[in-house]
Amino acid sequence: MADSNMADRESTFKNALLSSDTDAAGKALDEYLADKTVLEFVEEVVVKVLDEIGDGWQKGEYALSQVYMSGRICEDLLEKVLPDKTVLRKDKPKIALALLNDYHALGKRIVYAVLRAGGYQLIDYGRVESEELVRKVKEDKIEILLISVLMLSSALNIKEIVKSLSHAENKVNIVVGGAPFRLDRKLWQEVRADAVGYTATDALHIVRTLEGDNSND
Ligand code: B12
Repeated sequence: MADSNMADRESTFKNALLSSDTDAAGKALDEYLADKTVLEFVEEVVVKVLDEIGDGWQKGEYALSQVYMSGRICEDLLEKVLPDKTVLRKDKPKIALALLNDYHALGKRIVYAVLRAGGYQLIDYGRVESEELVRKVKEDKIEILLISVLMLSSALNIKEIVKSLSHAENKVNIVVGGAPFRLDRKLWQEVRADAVGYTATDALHIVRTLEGDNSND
């Protein structure tokens, strides 16, 4: 796709979100899917456009209601097209995914769909607070824990979770992702996570690598 054409499609999609025009946003998605995949749409358009809308809100250019509606429209559109192939799923290693503290659910949903499409059975803890998360991970003897956050304050809580889980019976590999980690590339080390991913595809690659490591135990 030519660069100018791509930029046109992006701005059509962004304008549709900002004016809460679900039909126009759906049409832009359909046009995009004529020559690209759903994941390409997520990484090249959704994440970028929502980042811009978030920045615009911070600068006072857009209302919070526009941020809210943009997120909702993207969630609804992606719900219909995200992959969820019915395949025989592996339930080893034991994997769980959680959204920590905040209410930004879209990134977690995408990671969930991509891992399932990649053949993994995983537990979705939904939105949880730190204490509840630590308790569940210990009870379920989780080996790979994926944590999604969008607020910096939530990201900083991960350090305590890592500390608490270092006393678990089995080694828990903690993989983190979400906007604060995309913005500060050293933050994952500060919170002492084992790995960081910047896209949902990264999540799949990291789980595959960790699975290889675990099977050598
Ligand atoms: C939409 C949105 C909302 C919607 C959320 C709707 C919903 N159901 O999700 C609503 C309106 C509710 C909202 C509310 C708020 N928001 Co808001 N929001 C956003 C926005 C614009 C987009 C988020 C999004 O969906 N992006 C698209 C998804 C697909 O991207 P993603 O989550 O990053 O996920 C991708 C990758 O990161 C990765 N990934 C995600 N998780 C994981 C996990 C693992 C393990 C891996 C490997 C990968 C991975 O895969 C995904 C696909 O590629 C962001 C802007 C931004 N820069 O992110 C602000 C933003 C996150 N919000 C912000 C703020 C401040 C708020 C509010 C406090 C505003 C207020 N005053 O009320 C509230 C807080 C609510 C709360 N307590 O959670 C700030 C956070 C700033 C900070 N330093 O913490 C941001 C950054 C905006 C800004 N520029 O200031 N928000």
